[in-house]
Amino acid sequence: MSESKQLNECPDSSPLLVGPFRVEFSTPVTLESVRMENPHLQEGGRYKPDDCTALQKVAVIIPFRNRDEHLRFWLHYLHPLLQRQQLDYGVYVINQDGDSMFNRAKLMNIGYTEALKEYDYDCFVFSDVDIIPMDDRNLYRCFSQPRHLSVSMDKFGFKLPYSQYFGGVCSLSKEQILKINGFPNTYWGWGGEDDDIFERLYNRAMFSSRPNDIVGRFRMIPHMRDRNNNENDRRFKRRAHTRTLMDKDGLNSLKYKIVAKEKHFLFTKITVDVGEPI
Ligand code: UDH
Repeated sequence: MSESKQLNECPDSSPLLVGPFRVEFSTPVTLESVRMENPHLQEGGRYKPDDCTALQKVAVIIPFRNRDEHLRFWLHYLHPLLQRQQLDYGVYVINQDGDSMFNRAKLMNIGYTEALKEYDYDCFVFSDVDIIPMDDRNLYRCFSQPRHLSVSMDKFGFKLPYSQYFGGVCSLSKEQILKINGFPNTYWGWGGEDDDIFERLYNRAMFSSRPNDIVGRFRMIPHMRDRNNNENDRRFKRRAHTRTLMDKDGLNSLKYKIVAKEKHFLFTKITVDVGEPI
C-alpha cells in the first residue's frame, strides 16, 4: 500500500535561487531541447516541487499570437526559473485566433478564467511572451499588493518609463483580480490597457508593489510591431472613463469562444475567438 508523504511547506526564500543569470537570444532553442532540460514537468506545462509544498499555486498566463520563436525562448528561460522558485505552477498560452485586432487584456481575462477551470490557482502572473527576467530573485508569485515585476527593462534603459507603468509582467492574486473585475475587454490594438489596469487598482485602494531595479531587470526580445496590433488611437478617450466603466467592462462582461485546447509538454495552449472591435 502506498503511503502519501506528508511534506513541509517550501521555505519563503528558495535555496535553489542563483540570482542574476545570463540572457541572450542569438542561439535559437527548440521545443525538444527545452523539453530535455525540464524532465520533471507534467503535461500541459505543469510542475510542483516533490520535496515540499509550494507556498502558492501560480498560473502563468501569456497573451499570444504568432510569436513561436519568442515562446521558445520564454519557455527555455522561465521553466527552470519557476522550478528554482519552488512554485506549484502551470503555463497557459492564450492564443488569439484569426486576424482581428489583437486584444491583450481580454486574453488575460480568458487565461484567468480558463486556468481556474483546471486547478485551484491562487495567484496569476501575466507575462508578455518576449520579456525575460535576468534575476531569479524576482519572484513570480503574489504579494499583499498587486505586483509589477518588469520594472527595469533593457528597452527602457533599465528604468521605469513612467511611475504608473504596469506593462510587461505583473502578478495579482485571485482576490485582487476579483476586486477590480479583472481587466478591460475593450482595448483593441496596442496600448492603454496596462494603464487602465493600474487605474483600476488605484480606484480599489490598491497599489503596485515592485522589486528593486537590480532584481527587476529584464531583457526584451527585439521585434517589429505585429500585424493587426496597431496603436490604439482611442485609448486615451477610453481611459478617461475607467473609473465608471470598470464595473461593467471586465470579468463580468467577458465573452469568447474556445476554438482549441492543446496540452503540450511545455504549456497548455488555448486558442480563442475574442470577437471583433465594435
Ligand atoms: N502579442 C502577440 N502577438 C501579437 C501582438 C502581441 O503575441 O501579434 C503579445 C505578446 O505576448 C507580446 C505582448 O502581446 O509580448 C505585447 O505586445 P508587443 O510586444 O507588441 O508590445 P510592446 O509594447 O512592443 O512590447 C510594441 C512594438 C514596438 C515595435 C517597435 C520597433 N522598434
